Amino acid sequence: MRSGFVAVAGRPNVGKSTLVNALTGGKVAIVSDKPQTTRHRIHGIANGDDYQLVLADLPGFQRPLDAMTERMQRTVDRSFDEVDAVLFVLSARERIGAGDRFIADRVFSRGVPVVIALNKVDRLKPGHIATQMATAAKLGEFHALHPVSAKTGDGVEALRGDLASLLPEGPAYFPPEQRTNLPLELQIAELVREKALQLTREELPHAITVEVEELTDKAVRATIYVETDSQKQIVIGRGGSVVKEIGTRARPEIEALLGHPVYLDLQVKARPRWRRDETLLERLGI
Ligand SMILES: Nc1nc2c(ncn2[C@@H]2O[C@H](COP(=O)(O)OP(=O)(O)OP(=O)(O)O)[C@@H](O)[C@H]2O)c(=O)[nH]1
Ligand SMILES: [Mg+2]
Repeated sequence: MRSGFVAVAGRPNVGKSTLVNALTGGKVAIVSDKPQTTRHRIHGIANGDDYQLVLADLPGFQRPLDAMTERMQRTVDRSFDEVDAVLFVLSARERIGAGDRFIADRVFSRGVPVVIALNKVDRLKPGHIATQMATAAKLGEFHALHPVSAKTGDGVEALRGDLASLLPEGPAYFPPEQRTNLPLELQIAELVREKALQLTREELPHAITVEVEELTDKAVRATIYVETDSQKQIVIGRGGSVVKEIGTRARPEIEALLGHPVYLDLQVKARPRWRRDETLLERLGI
């Protein structure tokens, strides 16, 4: 039996969470087309016949702007201690450049094997993929380089096998039915936030956080926090249409997670400067 931890590094929006979901075969992390979607370290657990691979999905590397992004970057920095390997994710759809090299400087100096996943190769021309692979290969002394599509699943099995082979011998750390380390309340809050991200644009997604206040057999009560009253009006929508749509999209996934029907009650509140409020950030687990 092999078991161990692999940290997932990369710029925001390159598809780290989508790839973690693909590798674990379930939805452990929410995904969106907005950068800075992931705010926590989320363990996604992939079990094989003779291995348990624990992936630590992380926020993208970023320059901190406020207390929240500072805490997120601290989570990233801390997460490279005591891992057995690093999975460095790049997007084949973007220029591999300074941002990736900045991360490369940090991941290749840890003394653990680095596996590069060149993600989003779906619908790209082979010549373009080859050029991007050649550029990626110059980032550092990698153990393996895998072109993959987290979206279609192309190359994901080979990548999983390669990561598993890097794990040391050891016992399973989690029971086989467990997919993630996030508490249930946080998983639910994240699902609500994912739907809110789908329905908002520009600066608003960054101003949203969700807290589950009550979770019983029958009901989930959660608050969507934004920073200003005008943001609150947008998230509520005309006649409550937007918040209603968030609920409509989130409820089936929450029910699937809990395994039974629930009543979902969503409130929207303005809480000025919550991203700088250390007490609230602590409570949100960020
Ligand atoms: N075409 C394509 N799109 C992808 C692929 N993987 C992810 N995406 C899209 O890329 C966007 C970002 O995906 P995420 O998984 O949220 O990216 P992330 O790196 O976790 O982003 P942060 O958490 O913000 O750092 C989403 O719109 C995904 O649907 C892929 O293999 N192909
Ligand atoms: Mg993410």
